[in-house]
Amino acid sequence: MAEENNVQETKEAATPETKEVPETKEQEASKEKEVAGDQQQNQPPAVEAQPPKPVVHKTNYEKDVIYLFQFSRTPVIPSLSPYCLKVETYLRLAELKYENVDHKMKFRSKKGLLPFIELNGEEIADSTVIIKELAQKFGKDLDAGLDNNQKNVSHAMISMIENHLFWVVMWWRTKHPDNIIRGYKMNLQHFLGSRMPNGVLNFLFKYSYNRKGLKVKAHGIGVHKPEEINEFGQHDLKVLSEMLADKEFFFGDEPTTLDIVAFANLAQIYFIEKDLQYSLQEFMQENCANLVGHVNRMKERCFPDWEDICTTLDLNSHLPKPPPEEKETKAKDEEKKAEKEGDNDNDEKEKSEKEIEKESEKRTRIKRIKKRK
Ligand SMILES: N[C@@H](CCC(=O)N[C@@H](CS)C(=O)NCC(=O)O)C(=O)O
Repeated sequence: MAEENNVQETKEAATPETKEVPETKEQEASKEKEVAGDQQQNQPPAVEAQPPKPVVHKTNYEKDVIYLFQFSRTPVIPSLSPYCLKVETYLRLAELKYENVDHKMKFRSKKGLLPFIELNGEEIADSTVIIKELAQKFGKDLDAGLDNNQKNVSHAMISMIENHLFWVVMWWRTKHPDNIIRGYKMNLQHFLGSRMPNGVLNFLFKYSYNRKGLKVKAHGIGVHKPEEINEFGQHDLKVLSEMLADKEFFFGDEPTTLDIVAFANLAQIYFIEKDLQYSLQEFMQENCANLVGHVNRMKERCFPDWEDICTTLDLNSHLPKPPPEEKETKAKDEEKKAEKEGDNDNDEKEKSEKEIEKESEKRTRIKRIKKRK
């Protein structure tokens, strides 16, 4: 289409009405020189080219630090999104320097989703692309030790988890949005970064999950009966369980990308509040003990601060906190600022009191004059 347009433009530019045809090559060359000279004269003085402004949210970024944009924490699991948990797990396993940005759920990537990262002033979206690009840039390919066959198996398994099992879980979430709130003990004001009344947020949250139900149908899985969808999920778990067998991780003693993806998705099923009835969780607990072991191993290895995260809902519990003196100075500065603002308020108050006094004196004087008259 674009090519067609170009052809059209070229044709139009070449029509005899609009283009003067030079007679000889010499004439053509001197004409070109003339035109170039004219153009130079008419051009404004050359301005030094400025580097393009970064189009990122985090403008005061540090070189090579990864800024991760994801969902807010929950008291049960660091992220309700397996894709966000996948990226954060990778960052931790690869020991890369990263910071979560507390965007209060305001931002989405240019593709409209979370997670995304910003690195050296550039956005990278989609968990798979993020991990691939970071692995290349920082030389942290967790699958470097796999042979070709293992890489193919890993690809197939990841596709099963992300394009099938994920939707089984998503179907359950869209059918029971109340269970998400209860099952992950969510405080919606915190989760959505909003001060709106909880009743309103509750309605909005459920509404957004009802809408996601349409996506589940569009994917194809949502057209089946609940018991069929449940069975699909159980089959995926069984395949993963048999593949893992009695190994620590899917391909041996060290975790690879498949372990990350499996953990990020299985954790959503396994950690949900146990008193809530979720048949897939019950199935996992009863029939896939090795997957339970795997989830707990990955949790301990990658999230030693899991309890802390879930208690404080801190997005950056992995980062050192500012030393207490710094905190105190900051608190004192803020106190001083507040006092100053208070002083200013008092000054203003005094000013207006004086004005009122003056005004009333003026009025009494006018009254007296009027009386005398
Ligand atoms: N292919 C994407 C999928 C990411 C995705 O589906 N994210 C969902 C949450 S799990 C999202 O951001 N949905 C939009 C929203 O909830 O506002 C990836 O791997 O990062």
